[in-house]
Amino acid sequence: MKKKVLLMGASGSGKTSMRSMIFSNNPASLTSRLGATIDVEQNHVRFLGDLILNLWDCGGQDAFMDSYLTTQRSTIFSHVGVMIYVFDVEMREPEMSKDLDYYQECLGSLAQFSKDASVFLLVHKMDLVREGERAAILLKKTKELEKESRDVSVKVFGTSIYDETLYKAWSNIVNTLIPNAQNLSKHLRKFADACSATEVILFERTTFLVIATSSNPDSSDSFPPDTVATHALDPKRYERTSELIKAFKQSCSRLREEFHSLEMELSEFTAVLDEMTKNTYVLVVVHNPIVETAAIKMNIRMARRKFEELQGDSLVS
Ligand SMILES: Nc1nc2c(ncn2[C@@H]2O[C@H](COP(=O)(O)OP(=O)(O)OP(=O)(O)O)[C@@H](O)[C@H]2O)c(=O)[nH]1
Ligand SMILES: [Mg+2]
Repeated sequence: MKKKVLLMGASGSGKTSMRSMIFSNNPASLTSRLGATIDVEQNHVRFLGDLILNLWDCGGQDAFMDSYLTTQRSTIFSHVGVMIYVFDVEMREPEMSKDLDYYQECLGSLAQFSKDASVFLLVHKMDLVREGERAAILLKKTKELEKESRDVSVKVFGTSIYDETLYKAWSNIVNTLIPNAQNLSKHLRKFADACSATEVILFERTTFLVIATSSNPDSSDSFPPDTVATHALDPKRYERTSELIKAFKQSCSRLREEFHSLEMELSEFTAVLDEMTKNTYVLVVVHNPIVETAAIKMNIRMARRKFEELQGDSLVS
């Protein structure tokens, strides 16, 4: 099953940088060496085994944009599952107005050729905004962009390649492409109960993006009920884990070691990160001190077959 993902936005806004970090596991420090993308760089990324993300990284220089919107219009905008439009938070007038014109033309083209596509907007390079001002600037930009999008519903994220925000945005984006992700969450909740775990999280193997968690999405704060009082969970824990594990995997590969699994036994909690299926890793966090690490590992081993099946189901349906 193939899903087309359009990555668009002005030249220099950071499209190729984020693609190379998420899908090629390159560190942020190397992105400054990237040259401007010429025309469209297309690549296929295998995600969760059978799902293939067909990424179209569209170079953002004016001449290319003009051509996408005229001669290449039907090629670019047909069969799109998701369009991600990247805005540089530092962009000022008159470039900003021009960029918004291009953005609206892209929306028009999508309406014509892929009317069911979802649209995500990234207000990128947020690291360049002073920390105390980030929330306010993001809110202002979000309102502005929602207004520019008129009746198209969009989801806006503030992102930076230098922190976990990039993982949060991309986990949300790929989640819309995984059919039946809720079913995986339901079974993760059962698995968490079986392990007496505070929380269980499923990550995609190569990107380490979050596929599903055991937290109940209906409880708005997403904390498991009995953990709120005793162990306050960090709201950024998912994307922070993605970021940290990716950095750890990079360190392993620098030492020519392969990353397999991770166990941590701390005074407050035990965490086990291990392969769940061929394409996923699972992180089990247990605060209950009487639960042995070996028991968690055995549970993971015993759940493997079920999750292979579920994942297979969720991709064919
Ligand atoms: N400060 C900061 N710089 C970033 C961030 N993301 C990317 N950059 C830098 O922005 C520059 C341009 O990035 P690219 O990814 O090549 O931009 P692009 O959108 O692919 O540009 P085109 O291919 O010409 O359309 C690089 O020097 C990156 O290091 C970010 O989050 N923060
Ligand atoms: Mg590029």
